[in-house]
Amino acid sequence: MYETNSQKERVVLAAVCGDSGGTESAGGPGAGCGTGASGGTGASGSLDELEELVSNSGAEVVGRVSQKRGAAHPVYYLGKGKLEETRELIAQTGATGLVCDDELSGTQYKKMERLLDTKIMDRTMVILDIFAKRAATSEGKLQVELAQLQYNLQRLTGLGTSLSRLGAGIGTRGPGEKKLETDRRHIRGRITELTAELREAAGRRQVLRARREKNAIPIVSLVGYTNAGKSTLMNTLTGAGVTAAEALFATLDTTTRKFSTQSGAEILCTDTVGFIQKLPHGLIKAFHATLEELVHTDILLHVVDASNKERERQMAVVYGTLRELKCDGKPIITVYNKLDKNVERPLPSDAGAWRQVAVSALNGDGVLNLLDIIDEAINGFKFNNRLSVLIPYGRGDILGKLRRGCEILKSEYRADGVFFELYANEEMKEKLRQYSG
Ligand SMILES: Nc1nc2c(ncn2[C@@H]2O[C@H](COP(=O)(O)OP(=O)(O)OP(=O)(O)O)[C@@H](O)[C@H]2O)c(=O)[nH]1
Ligand SMILES: [Mg+2]
Repeated sequence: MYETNSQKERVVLAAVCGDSGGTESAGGPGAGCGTGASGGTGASGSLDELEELVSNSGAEVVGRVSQKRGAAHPVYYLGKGKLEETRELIAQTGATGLVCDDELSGTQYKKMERLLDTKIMDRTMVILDIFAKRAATSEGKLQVELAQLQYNLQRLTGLGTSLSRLGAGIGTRGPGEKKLETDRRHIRGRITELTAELREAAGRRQVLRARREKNAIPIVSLVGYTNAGKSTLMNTLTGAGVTAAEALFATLDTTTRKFSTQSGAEILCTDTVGFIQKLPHGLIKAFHATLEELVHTDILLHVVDASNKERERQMAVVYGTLRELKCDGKPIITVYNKLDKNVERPLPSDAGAWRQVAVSALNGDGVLNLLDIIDEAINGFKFNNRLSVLIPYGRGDILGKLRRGCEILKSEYRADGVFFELYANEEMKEKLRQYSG
């Protein structure tokens, strides 16, 4: 929980939406933007989510404003009339700040702050704040600091007075806080340092991955919207004991554990950070090394909270993020989770999925089905990854890698090299491509 002068921050939320707008104070009549169509940009769903984000960061929401506009006002975010309403709402509720549902430009910050005379925050700042609160490992902390600095640097022109205002509360937590007063040059220098440190960490990760590849065990990664139940499913599948909590972004660091399917196939399962709509681009960049694990995955398990009324919009966000990470070409098993809760039927039909299954990660219902599907996927994976290669005798390095990294079905010494029939994972397949016949 975060406190300003031993008191919780009290904030008003503001969003721009495509449908009818409104104003409401906490507990008052709901007059916000209408519910968005699935996969759309409805501000009501988005504001509900922003409220959750703000609560996760420890502040209290005391009111909401939303405005129907084609796009945010380039200078004031909201239109002038709506800003006046907002100022009144802030006075009426005794709010200590305003949180906008989109990332603001430096100019928007400065102008809004001057006009409303309160601390101005945006969605990105809140997400970065939660990440700063959750970061546990040194790599996680470096990644968050990098994202915070990049965000601050971008905004430095507008932050002139806001910086002095950011005495405490959202946006001041984490390693980034001590840098807030420093100048651009200092921030750039620190960004260079952090980038180098993260590169080193990525190198260490690469070594770990290479060790894992030796065993050619297929890798299954859990992806999905934050709070969908990825870590809970990871625990059910592998008994890993990773943190699962009713909190946004409970997981920041990637964890990998081994488990076996019913046919006895061994599989590595990776749990990673959850996605959210409008996930700051800088954050994706900063978490690149962590998210890179997904690129080396053979099969994706897309975990969906089927009990969430926004489930289809959340699925669309996950697909968008996978595209951004260049992982959308992988086979996807869509796992509709939380079936023990009140779930609207029928379940959506996911055209992007190779298979769909419904489970409760919490009580284990449907998990045996999921294991069968994973088994089938692994067999398909083996089928698709069955290669015939001829390695010339001069390439002892490749022969070594192949013997350590592939499941060999057949080998034969021939005049021009050693011939193999084997199963290779994605990584080895790439390395062997030029030798396959
Ligand atoms: N009722 C019910 N709750 C579940 C189920 N699976 C997960 N949960 C709950 O949902 C919340 C989020 O679960 P997590 O496993 O932490 O979700 P996550 O996808 O890892 O979330 P992040 O790490 O924040 O991205 C926790 O309170 C879980 O107990 C389920 O099948 N049924
Ligand atoms: Mg998690």
